[in-house]
Amino acid sequence: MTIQDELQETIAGLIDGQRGILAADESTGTIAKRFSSVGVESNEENRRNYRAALLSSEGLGEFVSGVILFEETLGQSDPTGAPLAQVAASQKIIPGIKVDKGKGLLPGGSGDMITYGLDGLADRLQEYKKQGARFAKWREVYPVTLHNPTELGLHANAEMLARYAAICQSEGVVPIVEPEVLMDGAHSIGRSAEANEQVWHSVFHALHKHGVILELILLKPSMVTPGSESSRAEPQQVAEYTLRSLRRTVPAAVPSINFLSGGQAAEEATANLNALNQLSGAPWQLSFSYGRALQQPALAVWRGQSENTVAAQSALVKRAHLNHLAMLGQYQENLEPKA
Ligand code: 5MM
Repeated sequence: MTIQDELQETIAGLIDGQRGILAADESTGTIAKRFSSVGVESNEENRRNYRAALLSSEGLGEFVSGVILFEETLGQSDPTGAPLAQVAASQKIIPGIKVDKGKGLLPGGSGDMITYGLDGLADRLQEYKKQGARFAKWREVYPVTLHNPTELGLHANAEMLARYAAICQSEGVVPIVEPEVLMDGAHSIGRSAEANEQVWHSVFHALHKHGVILELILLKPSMVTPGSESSRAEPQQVAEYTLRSLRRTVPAAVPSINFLSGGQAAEEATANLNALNQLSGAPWQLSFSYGRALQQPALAVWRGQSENTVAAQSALVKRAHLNHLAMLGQYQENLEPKA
């Protein structure tokens, strides 16, 4: 099989018009915050038990085609000794891996950020493939202020995403390209649209320069929403702004756009995805790659107690099902579980 065939096979397994991606790739610091919100200590055993429970949720594979894992999880096994990547694969969920090494301030970037981790990436990808990973994910993070993102930040972050994507494709690993424009702040939805358009435009320019094959990537962007300190926008408005900005900047060759949830409530992320899919005519599949918006209800039920595992798994599958319906534009608020 050629590398191109290998990439195509992974893309075909991830994109079927019905399913999305579960982001379970929280780094050690982030999962500690998530656990502490429900009173659970973040140690290796708890992280393994939690993620093993997520991946073995009965029926999850009907609504989820891929899972993004953190490096630690890729090396872990469930209590029966089955590697967690295999647990996912046995439900027809393709294992993927977060390969960036976190972020910091971009020197000279006036508050812009930059992500680390390109050194040795090709070697790491070869190891991850041996452990079962078929796709990868890299996130660049863009704060929005009156001055950010700057020209320097746009350029530097786009170069990182493009170099990462080119390395992944040369190793036969499908890259998810994740430029996250943060919701933090009091900016308007119009300002969010402007920032996202600048980001997407610069990212696709860099992907083109680096020879990345657009048919063999997935884009994981933010939705265009007002800042979290502004008043909320209705799903219809989010969908209109998001689609308009995507159409202006994202080539139709990209097969799927899998949104991040970025701090939206679970119901909100589902309603917004539904509105996006109800506005017909997009050239890309519009799907999800949610972390918090899929996991939060399950985590709140689990609370580190093994007797809550089955209920937590049901909460996860319920959210995944509702987001599957949102992909079809068939979600309705009255399908939400009663409080
Ligand atoms: C933006 O975060 C990604 C999507 O999750 P949400 O739907 O919750 O926004 C997520 O995949 C993120 O990249 C990982 O959790 C890793 O984050 P950290 O901050 O730990 O690198």
